[in-house]
Amino acid sequence: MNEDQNNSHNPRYDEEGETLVKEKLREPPLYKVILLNDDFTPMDFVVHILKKFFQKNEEEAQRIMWAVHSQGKGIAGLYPYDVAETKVYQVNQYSKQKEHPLKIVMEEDNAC
Ligand code: TYC
Repeated sequence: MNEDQNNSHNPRYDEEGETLVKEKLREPPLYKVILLNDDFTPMDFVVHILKKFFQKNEEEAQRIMWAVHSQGKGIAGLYPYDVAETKVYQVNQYSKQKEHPLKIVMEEDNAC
């Protein structure tokens, strides 16, 4: 039996050390989609973005926009990798098209 097979924290094999009996299933990691503050993007546009791309209602969108405005950054949403990547791409494209310098990035959520 090798090191991997003998790992009692992750018991992947039965007594014969051959058959896979238990694979620890993990949820896929989530990614924070983060809005960054700047001095030029209009507040109304940021609220619009939060409603259009992140399904926030007016009240929640206003709250997030003000948090980003006063603290420098804030979380627009938490998504699996592909969804987060698409949101970042779409918002950056849309902001460019509307000629606003709004920046949005993603980072892995290390909470769990
Ligand atoms: N700071 C901007 C202003 O005063 C508003 C703003 C809020 C811009 C949030 C970007 O992610 C942002 N017009």
